[in-house]
Amino acid sequence: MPSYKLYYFEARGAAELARLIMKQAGQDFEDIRINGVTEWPKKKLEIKPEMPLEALPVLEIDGKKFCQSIAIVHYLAREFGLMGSNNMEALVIEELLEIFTEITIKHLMKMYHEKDHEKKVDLMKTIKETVMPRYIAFIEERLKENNGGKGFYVGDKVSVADLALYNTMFNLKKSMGKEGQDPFEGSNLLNAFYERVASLPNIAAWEKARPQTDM
Ligand SMILES: N[C@@H](CCC(=O)N[C@@H](CS)C(=O)NCC(=O)O)C(=O)O
Repeated sequence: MPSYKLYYFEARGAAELARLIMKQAGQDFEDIRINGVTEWPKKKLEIKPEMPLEALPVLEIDGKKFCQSIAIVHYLAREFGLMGSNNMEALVIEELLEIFTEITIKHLMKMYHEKDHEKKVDLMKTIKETVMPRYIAFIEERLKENNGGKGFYVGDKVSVADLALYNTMFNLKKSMGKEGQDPFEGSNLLNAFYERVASLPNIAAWEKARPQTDM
């Protein structure tokens, strides 16, 4: 079994899906969290220049470092059997992974980084009323195509698509919940799905144990 070290900042951010995959798989890894203000820019600590492309997340496998969050997620998902059992299941999973990345980069991060409170609340309103309904309709449909939406996205067991939706829902619910907003409030199907993933024993244990961070 290889040894894994995951380097990221003190956040869920672009590393949390990799952490969720390894937690769900029961794979030990070193969860190295670097303070972005006091540690990262200090070249004398030799953290930043040691990382490929001087950015995080980085996954170190048996001493070799790899970058790019999406490549890391796909590698780990294949490694731990979370990428479906055939090419069509992998297509459904990868389609969903891209959707969750799109929601995160184009909308969640934009809203999260907005400093002006009024503008931030306006962006939340747009996410809830304009952006998410279109995505929710699609991701509900895909969920219903397998076991009538009562299980997971493909087959009979959890895949990386399920972990990614859980992660995206967690992030949106947490950051918008501060203003009393929940873009998923009208979707019983997705809220039941969220509880199903959150109560998987390894995921529930991680949600309890992981450091509480803003993002
Ligand atoms: N495409 C890369 C982006 C990596 C990236 O820009 N990471 C940010 C944090 S999410 C970073 O390391 N910022 C600090 C810096 O660039 O010095 C990925 O998905 O891994």
